[in-house]
Amino acid sequence: MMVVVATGNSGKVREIEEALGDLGWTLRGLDGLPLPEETGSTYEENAALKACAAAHMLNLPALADDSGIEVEALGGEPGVYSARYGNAENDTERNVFLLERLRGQKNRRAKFVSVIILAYPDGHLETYRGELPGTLLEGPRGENGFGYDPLFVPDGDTRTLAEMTVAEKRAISHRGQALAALRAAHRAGLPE
Ligand code: ITT
Repeated sequence: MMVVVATGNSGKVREIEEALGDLGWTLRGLDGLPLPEETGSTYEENAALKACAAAHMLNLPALADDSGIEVEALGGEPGVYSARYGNAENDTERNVFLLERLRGQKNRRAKFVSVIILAYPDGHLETYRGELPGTLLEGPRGENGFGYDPLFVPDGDTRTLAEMTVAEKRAISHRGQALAALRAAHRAGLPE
């Protein structure tokens, strides 16, 4: 089946393509079509907004991810607002902003959350979710990944997500978990 990957974030595209490569789906992008404004207050609402808009515009099943990082010492901020945090222009500036907010803070606990929704043109929705707990460093480490990856060390590891390959990140990450659940639901009949 042809499925639209409804995101403007190239880091997400890489992770989604890598995870779903063996499903036999043809994945395509938005070809410049705009995504709606994220007016929801939950990951589920925003993922549904993006996936439904793309499914409707292109008359194809469409998959969207809404995700964020929730920082314990900041009462769960920035959460669903992670992409716009601090009105920063890019990932590097956003990381600097977050580090400033946490300066002198001993509690560095945080978790990533990802909600993936596959929407069909008839309005049917499938929802998958994953979470990854860890701690935030006081400076960035690593060149891979995107977003807050260079600051985040997942529980059970000593590397940041930006020091991992796409496959290593997928094996543990919030998005990897959501995509694994989607894969499991659609893998019937395919070899392990
Ligand atoms: P689309 O809406 O076009 O998919 P976006 O980047 O705007 O792209 P979100 O609204 O879901 O997506 O924002 C998620 C933000 O949370 C993202 O921009 C990163 O700053 C952060 N984030 C989410 N998952 C992440 C991950 O795996 N690693 C690092 N940062 C992540």
